[in-house]
Amino acid sequence: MSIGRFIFLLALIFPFGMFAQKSEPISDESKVPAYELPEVLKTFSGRTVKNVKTWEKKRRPEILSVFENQVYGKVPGELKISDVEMLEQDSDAFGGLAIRKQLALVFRNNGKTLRAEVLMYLPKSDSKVPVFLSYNFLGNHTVCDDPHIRLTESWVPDQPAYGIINNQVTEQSRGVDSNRWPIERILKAGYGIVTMYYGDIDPDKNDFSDGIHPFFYTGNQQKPRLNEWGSLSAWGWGLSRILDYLETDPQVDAHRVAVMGFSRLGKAAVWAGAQDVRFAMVISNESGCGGAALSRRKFGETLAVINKNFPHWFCDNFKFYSDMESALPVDQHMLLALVAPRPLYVASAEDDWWSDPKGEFLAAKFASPVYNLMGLPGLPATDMPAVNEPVMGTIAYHIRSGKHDVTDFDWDQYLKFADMYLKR
Ligand code: GTR
Repeated sequence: MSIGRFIFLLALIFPFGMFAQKSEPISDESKVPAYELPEVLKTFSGRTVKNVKTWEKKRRPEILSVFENQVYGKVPGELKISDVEMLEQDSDAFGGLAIRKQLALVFRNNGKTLRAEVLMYLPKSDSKVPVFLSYNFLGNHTVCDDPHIRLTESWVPDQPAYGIINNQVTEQSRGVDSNRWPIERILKAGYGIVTMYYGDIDPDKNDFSDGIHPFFYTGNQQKPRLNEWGSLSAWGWGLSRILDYLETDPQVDAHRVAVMGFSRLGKAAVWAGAQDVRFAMVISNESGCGGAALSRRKFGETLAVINKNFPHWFCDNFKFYSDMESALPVDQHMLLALVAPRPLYVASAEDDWWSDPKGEFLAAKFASPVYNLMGLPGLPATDMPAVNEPVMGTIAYHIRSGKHDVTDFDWDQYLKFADMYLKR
């Protein structure tokens, strides 16, 4: 019997959380429970992985399968982009520095149509450019105050302070997130930036009648099955579809795409990067629980808390593990290991205890044996580095001062890391 099936049967026999020990979120390191991490280089049947071939053929697929069936949920089928609609182009954006493109990826199935809008700025160049691909939280028009960016017509969570009311954006929200998007610097460093509002793929609410999920329903299915995709998996799927488009864009080098994400969008970016090996680099900016942080530490946000507050993010099977972390055959270091041999950056912030910086560091550290097996340095640190002192091997890590955010310091490191691996 497969592990997934065994756990599923267990969940049927014992109701969710029967053994659960309910507790307050831990913010004190001395209260972290004793735990044992599954070894990344030992198969579920107990065999030690001694070479890259066994990793590729056996261990990687079995780990990926647990994340698919027990954590994020499987994408139930294939759906290609039906059409690309070029909405707007300007070869003189950013005072002549860049090309701006806005286009819609159109998906059709089950009598439905979904349009997801991409905004890109590319530095002017005679050759194809490397890019950072990252979702935004509130609409493409919030990443920069460029008045030519189309206002999203999608459902957006209300933010009265930004004039986002009744789930519709207004001019008032233009550029409100620009601090997290130093576009001019990125362009000047020779990289393009590609973004989409994540809600274009699936609005972030516990509702499976909207977004991309219904495009895959069969018969009178109303929601994904127990092991089928939640919203994070849908967002991850969307990142891969943007990459499908980038492969056709004559100005982008699709072999040099860094997928990056902050917070919940960091979880989606890591999941996308773990599955889709076409992404050349993966950057987790404070992705926390269900992203780069180890679940078994139960520090900050826990599985019980995330499943309760965001029941739509993961697959339904994942709810079984609320306060049952040790029953999970994987932990998040194994998700990070799926990125190997590609460069991976894990970033934390000192005041962001909710995302468990130490748990993020340890996950990066315990993903390293897979890189080492491949003859690569992995994370060149055994202890957590000091605040604002990044370490960079094939895995990089930093904890910077400050709160949960994306700052210039973070981008300084990502650009440096990209220069190490994505520059020609
Ligand atoms: C929090 C959530 C985190 C993180 C964050 C965000 O409320 O607990 O897991 O995803 O939201 O995305 O901003």
